[in-house]
Amino acid sequence: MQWEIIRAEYVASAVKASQFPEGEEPEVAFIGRSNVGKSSLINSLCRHNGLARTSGEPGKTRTVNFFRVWFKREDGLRRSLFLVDLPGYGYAKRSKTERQDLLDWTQSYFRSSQRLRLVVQLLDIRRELQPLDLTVHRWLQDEGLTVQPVATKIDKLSRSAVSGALKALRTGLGISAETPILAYSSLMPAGRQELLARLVEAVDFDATDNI
Ligand SMILES: Nc1nc2c(ncn2[C@@H]2O[C@H](COP(=O)(O)OP(=O)(O)OP(=O)(O)O)[C@@H](O)[C@H]2O)c(=O)[nH]1
Ligand SMILES: [Mg+2]
Repeated sequence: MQWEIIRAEYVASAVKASQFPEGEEPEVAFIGRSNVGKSSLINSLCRHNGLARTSGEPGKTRTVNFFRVWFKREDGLRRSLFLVDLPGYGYAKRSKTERQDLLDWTQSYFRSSQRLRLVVQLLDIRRELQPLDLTVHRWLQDEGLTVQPVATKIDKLSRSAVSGALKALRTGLGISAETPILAYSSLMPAGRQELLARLVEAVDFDATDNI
């Protein structure tokens, strides 16, 4: 049965674990290079412009931001989860210390979150896989987390270029055809239903009763 998002609200921004919001809801986090489109994707997924702050300048998101999102199934069943917008990695204009601090903090978020069910790793469809993307991908897997790669900004390329780029990203990440990389555009929009279905599958709403 189909699920749809019916409401989304900003809950909290955290710079330390004690500021994480309370709640039993499962959590889905979004990670990727600065400017890859994490905050825009959250807004388009929730159909709520301005929910997460976006910017043409990289390095906009500096805190771990929590959004509570309510889902409704065709038969009326409701469930909620947290979407978590993280600071981007790899922004060269930050000082080395600030980059390291953000990285340490992001790593400590991944290690301390008990509710995390899925990490969506965003990759820019126009760019070759960067060494840092691969490092982050492997680190998350080594931590035992489930990672779903999503290629963003597909509106910038032709259809055939998109499928070639998806193949190259899959090869670069070393993943099999059974784990498809989802293709997304916050502008078109495209890929929204597929990503929603992936989230619902990962959080397993049937096993929770949080409303
Ligand atoms: N063409 C196109 N542009 C996009 C898309 N998604 C985001 N953008 C643009 O990319 C820029 C960065 O978007 P953000 O959503 O702020 O990126 P972010 O990953 O949250 O960036 P940081 O918070 O700095 O890490 C903005 O100018 C967006 O308008 C997309 O699907 N297509
Ligand atoms: Mg952002």
